Amino acid sequence: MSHDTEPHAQAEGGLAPEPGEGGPAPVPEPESAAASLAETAADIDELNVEEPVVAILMGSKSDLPAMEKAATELTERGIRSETRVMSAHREPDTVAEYAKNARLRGIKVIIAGAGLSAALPGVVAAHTDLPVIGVPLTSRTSVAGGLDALLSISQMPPGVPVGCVGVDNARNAAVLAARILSI
Ligand code: RP5
Repeated sequence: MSHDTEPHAQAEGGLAPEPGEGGPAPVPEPESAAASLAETAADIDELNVEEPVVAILMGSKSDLPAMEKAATELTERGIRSETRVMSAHREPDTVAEYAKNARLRGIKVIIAGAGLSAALPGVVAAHTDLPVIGVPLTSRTSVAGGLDALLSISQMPPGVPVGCVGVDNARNAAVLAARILSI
């Protein structure tokens, strides 16, 4: 067992003077350090002020009439969102890239709506650990009034969860996003 018995080179209670300097480095006054921290925090808040915190994704432009209800609900609650159309089947790379970067961009919850086989919410959840809320949608060729999309979105494998709201109920997805954000 070894013990540190050597005398410490650094003077007790302060920094050792730099070679060539006459004394200890000046310590910033606590008040000016606090003011500078507050200024930095304010700068960061200012930078983030317009950034969206909820993403609203959908597989096709034809989903917009149903999905815009989520955007309306979020806006009414003062929650910033962005809306994007990207298909898990037609643009798989775009979806993967978007989902991977979402957290870094400040997104906190992702709402994803799709019809038919409705892979979009699940694919997004595969590429991010942000909460994903799926909205099963009806479309021209839906089976059983949207049951196809409902099962695709809700029947995720263990470990890759997607929250699922009712068919065409994008408004509820927005309300749930607000609750996840506790706003
Ligand atoms: C899904 O297929 C979309 O989410 C949409 O609900 C459905 C039909 O898409 P479009 O053929 O109208 O583009 O991928």
